[in-house]
Amino acid sequence: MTQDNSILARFDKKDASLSLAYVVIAFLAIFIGAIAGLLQGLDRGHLITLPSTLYYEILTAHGVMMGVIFTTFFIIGFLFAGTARTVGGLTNLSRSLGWIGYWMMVIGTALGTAEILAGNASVLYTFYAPLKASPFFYIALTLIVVGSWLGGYGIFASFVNWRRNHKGQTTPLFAYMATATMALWQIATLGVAAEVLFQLIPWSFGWVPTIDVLLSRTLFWFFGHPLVYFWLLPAYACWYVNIPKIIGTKLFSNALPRVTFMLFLLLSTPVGFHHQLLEPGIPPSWKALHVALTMGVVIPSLMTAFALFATFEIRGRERGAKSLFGWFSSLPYSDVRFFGPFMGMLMFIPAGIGGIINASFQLDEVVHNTLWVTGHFHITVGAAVALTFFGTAYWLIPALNGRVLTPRMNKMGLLQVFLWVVGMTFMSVSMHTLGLLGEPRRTAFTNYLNSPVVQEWAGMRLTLAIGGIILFISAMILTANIVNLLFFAPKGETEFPVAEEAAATPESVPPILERWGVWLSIAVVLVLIAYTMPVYDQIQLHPPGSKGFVTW
Ligand code: HEM
Ligand SMILES: [Cu+2]
Repeated sequence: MTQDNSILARFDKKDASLSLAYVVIAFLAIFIGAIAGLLQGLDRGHLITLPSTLYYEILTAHGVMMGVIFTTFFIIGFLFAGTARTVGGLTNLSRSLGWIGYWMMVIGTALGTAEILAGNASVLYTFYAPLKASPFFYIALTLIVVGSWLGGYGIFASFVNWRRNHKGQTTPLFAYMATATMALWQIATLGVAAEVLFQLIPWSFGWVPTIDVLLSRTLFWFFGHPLVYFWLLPAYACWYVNIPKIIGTKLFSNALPRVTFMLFLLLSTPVGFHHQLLEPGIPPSWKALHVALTMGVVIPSLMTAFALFATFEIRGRERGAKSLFGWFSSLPYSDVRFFGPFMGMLMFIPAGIGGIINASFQLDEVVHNTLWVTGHFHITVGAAVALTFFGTAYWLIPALNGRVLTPRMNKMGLLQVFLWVVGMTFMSVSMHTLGLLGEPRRTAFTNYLNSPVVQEWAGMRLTLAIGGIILFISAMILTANIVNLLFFAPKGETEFPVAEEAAATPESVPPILERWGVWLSIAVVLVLIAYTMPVYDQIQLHPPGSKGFVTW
């Protein structure tokens, strides 16, 4: 055991408080987002009737809180913590960048939330033009994105510093993953930064009268799809690195996860048109290329599934499981640190299948813009990722603030996770079904002038609302649990679990996997191939611009 692995030598107080600061905001966002989610669910189930403008205001708040604030803050906090833990502490430069980024993001969040709640920005979390929010909403977004860049630079700084001091050695796996995730984020956010700075801000201030809607959507989805991998990769990091240690076994491989992360880095960006399959102005051949590349991302996902289940099987066999699936029953389901992420992995199986459906040209025509899509991302980010982050928080927060998760709190955690799984299943199955029947997403309750077709939806809509209620209860228990871990749990030592290699053979990682220049160059080339021509055409042949619309 190296010194890095001793529990006591784990966190510098300064590193711990930086990570903790990020994580706390994430759970505040879940709390607010869950209240909004409950109201939407009740409205869609026709149990309450919100004024329609309020519905969209709340929907915007929900999407931003859950999809942007919760995820981004948790991810940066978690990646900082894991990097600090595996490189033996952050550098001073990392910490300063982390804090400056944090405050920019906090100010951006406060400003953006204020604008949404003041009714100046009911543009939903995709802020599609030509819906026009107040300029301050877009400025708030800019602060959040630029702040997150600084967080990323902070992670790079500590990683690079470690490499400099350990020439020729294999880099720590978690720090490698954190760096890959933040590199992906830097590439992806270029699209949204261009959209916000060059299109949305000048237009919402009235400096230019119109906006090119097609171009703005293309830039948005350049960012919007990699965004989902930015959510997912930290969950994968937990599954690959933390979970084996929690269940008491070693890393399945030190090289395989690096290959998967590099494949995600390459394949997550040049695919944005799969969100624009039904949009005019993009030639079908380019859409087809993006669809093909999208299917490529299935490969690292299946590699991940293989590695995880192999890990479980190895661990089960180490404990004497004999029959083909005997190892399955020997996993520590009563440990919330395992149970949360494990339920997330299970939810990810139907989620991945749904993703392949969405990305398929013809099938997308059936589900596009229906409630199916909402059901899909609630089981991906809302379940697979969120459940992993919940399970992680139950050890991460005590590890950061020097407390322990008591057996009683573990039980509360299990209950919370269980309710989340039940609620998500109810809500998501209803959403998928309603979507197939034709119910649009992003609409407040309507029975479409008593159409007989819509009458048949009533039962499913009610099930959706029940799912929402169960989720809300889970979110409130979660909030109580987090407050407990922050302020009331007994003081003590909690481990930040990092799995060790099965055999200490640094050669087992091919050096090419550490050649960041190579991978980043390929990523850039793929982006250029996928986007140069169609974007050039969009700018050359641009449609008449649109003025802004405020529909609320
Ligand atoms: C308390 C738990 C939750 C409930 C009750 C809930 C409920 C809902 C409902 C009913 C919609 C409706 C949509 C519509 O009119 O199209 C929605 C949208 C959405 N939810 Fe959730 N949700 C929850 C948790 C989450 C989580 C954990 C995430 C992500 C981490 C998330 C992300 C989103 C996003 C991004 C939208 C889309 C907003 C849009 O279309 O602009 N939700 N949610
Ligand atoms: Cu996508």
